[in-house]
Amino acid sequence: MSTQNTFLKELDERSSDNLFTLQSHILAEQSKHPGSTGTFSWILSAMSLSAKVIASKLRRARLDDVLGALGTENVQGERQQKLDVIANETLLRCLGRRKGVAIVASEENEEPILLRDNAEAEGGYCVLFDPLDGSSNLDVCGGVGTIFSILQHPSPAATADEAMLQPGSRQLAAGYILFGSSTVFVLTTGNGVSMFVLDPMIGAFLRVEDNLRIPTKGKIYSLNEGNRPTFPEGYQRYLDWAQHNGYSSRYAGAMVADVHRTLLKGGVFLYPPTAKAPNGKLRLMYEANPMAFLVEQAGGKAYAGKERLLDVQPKTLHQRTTVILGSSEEVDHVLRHL
Ligand code: P6P
Repeated sequence: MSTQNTFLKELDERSSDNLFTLQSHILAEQSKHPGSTGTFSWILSAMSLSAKVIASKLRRARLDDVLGALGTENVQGERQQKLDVIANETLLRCLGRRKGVAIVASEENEEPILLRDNAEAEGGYCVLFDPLDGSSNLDVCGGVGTIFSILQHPSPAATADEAMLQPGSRQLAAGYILFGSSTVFVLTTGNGVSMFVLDPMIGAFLRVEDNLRIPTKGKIYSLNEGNRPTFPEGYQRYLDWAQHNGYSSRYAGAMVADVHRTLLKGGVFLYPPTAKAPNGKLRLMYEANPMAFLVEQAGGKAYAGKERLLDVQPKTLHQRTTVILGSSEEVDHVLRHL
């Protein structure tokens, strides 16, 4: 090893400060793609900036009196929280300034937002996101999160729908930011899963895991048991089996919090069909697909009923889906009962 490397290695060993930031990670990933223009990296850094801004607003929400509902509904017919709109606008403003972003789509907006015409979008990207998932948890200081998915804009000739409605297997990157007891950024660009924690003292996300792996099993199931009476029989049989085999139930009511726990502790997260949501409640494009990409990259499995989630061919931007995702052995236990 060269003298310089030995010198640096000794420095790193002596110091407890973690200096490997999300920005360093993004640039290190970019360097693996010779000839890349840095556009993709810019988009990821826009997500990082948005996350820091949203985190700062969430931490002061009650003090700044921005908690609570706006009195309006989003495209899903759900009551919008003030912070839903604030988070959405933060993401649109940060992403809008990145020239590589051709189209953005948000849970909060009926139609995709075309930021650049197709010619300018050449080699551009589509970014889809749920700006503040689980926002009904805000008033009670529960976990909430931002979920995002990045697709390649297929070609200048593509319509907005053709550009957006790609199966999850075509995602170039996906991630979430969990605003919980700390602010955690979890990301995959197709080479495994990395996890970063925001150090508010320096305003940087620091890498704490590179190549995060989900446990192959874990006796935890996570779903809203209040809907149990209307679950299809297979899910009922699975719950009977799990409860007779010593499983614990954990449910935060916010997908990002439940998926993050599942990634770290193992287990299975489910949103089965219900009478109220016969096709499931969660959105395919900007909730289920990014989470499925992350879970598979961490060694887990993700299904919509008996179909692999990343193979589902989307038909509409805001379509809903059922979800079974988590540890490979735990997903198999569910599928076995369907
Ligand atoms: P339920 C939050 O509203 C959300 O979209 C997801 O974050 C969460 O997993 C799910 O809905 C909770 O739905 O019907 O259990 O309240």
